[in-house]
Amino acid sequence: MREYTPKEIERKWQQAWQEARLHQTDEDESKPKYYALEQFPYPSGEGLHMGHMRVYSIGDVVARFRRMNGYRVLHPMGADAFGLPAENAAINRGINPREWTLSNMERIRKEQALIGASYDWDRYIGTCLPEYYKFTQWLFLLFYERGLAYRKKAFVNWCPDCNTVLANEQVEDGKCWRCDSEVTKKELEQWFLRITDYAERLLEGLDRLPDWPDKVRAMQRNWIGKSEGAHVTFTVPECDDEPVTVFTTRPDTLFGVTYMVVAPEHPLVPRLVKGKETEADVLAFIEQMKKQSEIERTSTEAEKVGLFTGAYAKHPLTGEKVPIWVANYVLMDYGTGAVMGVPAHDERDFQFASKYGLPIKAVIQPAEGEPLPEPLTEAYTEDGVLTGSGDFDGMPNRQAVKEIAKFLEERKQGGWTTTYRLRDWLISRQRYWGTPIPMIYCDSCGAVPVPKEQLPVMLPEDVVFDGKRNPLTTSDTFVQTTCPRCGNKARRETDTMDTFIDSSWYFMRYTDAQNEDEPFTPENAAKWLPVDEYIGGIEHAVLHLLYSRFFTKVLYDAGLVPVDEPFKSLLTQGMVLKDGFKMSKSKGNVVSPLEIIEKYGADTARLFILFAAPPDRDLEWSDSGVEGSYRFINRVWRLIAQHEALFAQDIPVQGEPQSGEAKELRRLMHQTIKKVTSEIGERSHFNTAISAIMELVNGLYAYPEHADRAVLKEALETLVVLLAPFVPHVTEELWQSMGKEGSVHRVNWPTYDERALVLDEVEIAVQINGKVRDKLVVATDASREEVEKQALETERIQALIEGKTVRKVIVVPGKLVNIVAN
Ligand code: ANZ
Ligand code: ZN
Repeated sequence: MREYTPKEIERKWQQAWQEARLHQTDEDESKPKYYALEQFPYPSGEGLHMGHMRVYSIGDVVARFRRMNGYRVLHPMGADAFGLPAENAAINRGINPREWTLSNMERIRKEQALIGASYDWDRYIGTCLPEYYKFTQWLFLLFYERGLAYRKKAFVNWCPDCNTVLANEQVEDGKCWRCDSEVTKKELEQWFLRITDYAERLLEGLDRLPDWPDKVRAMQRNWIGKSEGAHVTFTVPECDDEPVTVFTTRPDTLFGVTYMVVAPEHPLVPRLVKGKETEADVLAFIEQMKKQSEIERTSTEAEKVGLFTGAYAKHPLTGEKVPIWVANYVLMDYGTGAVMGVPAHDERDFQFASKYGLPIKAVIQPAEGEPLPEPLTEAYTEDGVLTGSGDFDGMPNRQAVKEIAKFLEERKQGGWTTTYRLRDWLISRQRYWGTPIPMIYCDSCGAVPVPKEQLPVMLPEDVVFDGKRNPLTTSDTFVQTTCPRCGNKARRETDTMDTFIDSSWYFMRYTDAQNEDEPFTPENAAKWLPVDEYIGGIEHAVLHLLYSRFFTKVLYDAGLVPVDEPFKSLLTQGMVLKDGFKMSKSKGNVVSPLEIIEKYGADTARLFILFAAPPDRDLEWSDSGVEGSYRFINRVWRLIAQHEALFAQDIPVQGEPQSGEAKELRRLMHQTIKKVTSEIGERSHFNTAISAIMELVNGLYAYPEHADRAVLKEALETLVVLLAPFVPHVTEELWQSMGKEGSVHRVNWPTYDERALVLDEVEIAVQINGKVRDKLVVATDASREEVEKQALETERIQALIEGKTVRKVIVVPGKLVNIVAN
């Protein structure tokens, strides 16, 4: 018997498939479409890790299963290839970012091929290639034309020593990750995408995604953070009645306002303090706040710190003087950057007022005539009725929320409004290794978009990587240009785009990956979108998925794509753990997929990963589990080899199988088909699908020599077909050894026969007065009368009821017979 030699077999078939172009996208439009997509990797230079191996194994089963089920399948792969590590390699080691990235892309691609994943490599894309980023720029211009890209001043993390902008991830404990100096905030002109215009639609769309994990949908909802409330406009008499508008979810507490707080960055602050004795302290406080992160400032444990500005606002309804404070806990970029303080009914305000000795005025009481204790010992946040609120006294507070908002609206002092936590998307990066933003600045024409026919704006080569500035600013050939509008000397934008933009549309590009004139045609997009199953890590639950949804909605509005939600179903795979911890270099518990492939073959690695846990759960790596998978493949190998002679003969299936064993094997086979089909196709529970196949293998081993050969042959063939999506190489080899023409991956997925699932006979219990006394095997289609008759006729029962009178016989078909006798 020939031995199982995975390395040799896998190399052979990977080559053969490639030569036969077996995984080319099927364009036969008479078939239903299926788009299976795994998140593309970042080519970091570390190569493939177990997380990759897992996501690609899952995706490959999905793709192969759909192909065998008669779908035309799009299953592409690429690389998310722009980003900071390439630039750091350039700064620290003098390596060209492009060469560094391209060689990593090549490497990861080779390693992906070793898994045996069935990608259509003709549609390969790399986001750092000009033929791709040309269209990222094209899309930026589309956003610009639609008023969805704009420039405004914004605060960024700034390292004064490195003279550069830092991403949030590059700020560690308030210090620069590279030089350890104190990071400050700096205001710069930055490009933004107007994602907030789509906030409501991004929320609404989530309700139409039943095949997404609830958790991910909840995270997105949270991120968008819709809040309904009122705007209330106070005025500042000492600053020419300058309005200060607050956002509040509790306009019903308006009469309980005893102070106001504005964010340190609020534009009015300098005017409020101007010439007052508070001025110096407040300005110093603002500088200090600029250094704190949003999280530090708003965490519930953080001490609430504030300063009185010395200025007062006028209450819009009572006309009272309300002191205006600045405090760390009010954020400039939520609501209006200003809040009204109601210490009697808000815990945070209560703490703040208690700390600074501000008055506390209750305006909601549990019920009419049931006042709150004086003084209050904590904020009263429950419902109740209004008091001390003028004409609104006695009104239930829920009603007052709406009524006071309405009243303010009538007086033009505010009104009902909706606020979102979601901010516009800051996409400018002062870095080299990204897609250049295709804009030009001209002294006479202002910001002018690069004409589409001049795309791509190529990344220049004559740049300096010294870690001290944006390398693009060092390239004169890049910066110096002419204005597309007036032809005068002009300056190119040197910001590049956030790499999340690259990955917000790559799944669309795959539908038309080689198009040189457009990102893709609407026709090709319509052929494939939406992605039917998107597989990736939970770490992308918010940003990448939200941005992709945003892009899809904009392109839908532009008539370029037929759907406004990109991913119909989402599968977030769990982590791969070892000894209970996530595999990581620092833990020293990394198992490399390539090592396992080298030792046991890719099929074993795939089988282990798919068998060890359902895809959305964490998976515990186990060496014995890997060996178990290897043994199982060997067991299948030997089983087929053992029956080699069978496949040399032509054994036609002759009608219904006769023997009990043959019927049983046939039943097991159909049951397995049914189970495996629904576990893969409906539940994505590959582990239970594999268990079912293992049971079939056990049944095949137990099948006697003398029993029906045609049934055996059919079951062995079915076994190989059912295993094909999981272990594509060994099944292809076995299929060939069975003398089959063509690839097992081109075979139609087997269908099960409902009739074959029916058990011919069942074993039922026979009870006397509720106690089980005997067992009986009856035909499944036997009538009640027949079952009753048979039960009463058995020897044991006869003996037990002798001398008694049978009062009643109850038959529960398929289960039991109960004889009532005394
Ligand atoms: C007065 C008030 C009274 C409030 C009361 C609450 C309870 P959500 O639900 O998260 O939207 N707020 C508004 N803008 C803020 C900002 N920029 N920074 C910090 N806090 C801000 O919360 C809305 C509430 O958060 C608003 O309603 C406001 O406080 C505060 F009994 O106004 B409330
Ligand atoms: Zn010009």
